[in-house]
Amino acid sequence: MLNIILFGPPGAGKGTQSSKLIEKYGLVHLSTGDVFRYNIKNQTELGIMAKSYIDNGQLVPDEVTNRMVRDFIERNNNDQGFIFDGYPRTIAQGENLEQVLQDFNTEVTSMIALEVDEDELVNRLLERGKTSGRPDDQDESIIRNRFKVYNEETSPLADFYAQKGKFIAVQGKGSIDDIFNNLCKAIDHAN
Ligand code: B4P
Repeated sequence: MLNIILFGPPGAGKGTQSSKLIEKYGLVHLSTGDVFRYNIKNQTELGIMAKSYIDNGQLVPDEVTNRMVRDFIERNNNDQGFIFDGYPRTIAQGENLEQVLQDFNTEVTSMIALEVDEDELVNRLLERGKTSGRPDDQDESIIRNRFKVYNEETSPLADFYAQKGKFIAVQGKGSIDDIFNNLCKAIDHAN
């Protein structure tokens, strides 16, 4: 079983690369951002609550996100494994994922980080904001706030997995196909 965490700041290309990776490796894709956006679109209780955080570039509270992830893994348990895209984003989420996977007799294979500089990321997100309809991609101050949250709350997870010998960094700037090939090499090497 292959359980890959695709890691990196907002706009690093996690969603873009995940869709290619699930096809190649037959993995189940969990994008917590996509699950929240689906719930926002359908105006569920979860969506209404999550929207107030997401629109301001804040993280949805751990307790809510962790419960949602456990439920997703329970419903999508499979023999191939998962790609976690945008999860975990805090140490508490990392600890939750360890526990949930242990409950299913499996574990994280690797955390692979896409490394891209901040100016390139801001440009990508503003560009996406022109067509995506995502309010969190349309305002540079909200985008900058997402980086601040990333640097303070999410980036410590790199050490969390490095200490377990499971952290791999991959250059996230360049063509989508070149980055994909480098990700595949990292995954094949780790597996
Ligand atoms: P996410 O949906 O995870 O969104 P993201 O970090 O903005 O984007 P991603 O890295 O997937 O970028 P993409 O491939 O699309 O999160 C949204 C929000 O949901 C969070 O801010 C938070 O509020 C909430 N949330 C999600 N998970 C949570 C959690 N675990 N806990 C709490 N809250 C949570 O790429 C971006 C753009 O770049 C695209 O337009 C793409 O076309 C372009 N691009 C990609 N690769 C490129 C390349 N190589 N070159 C040029 N452009 C490229």
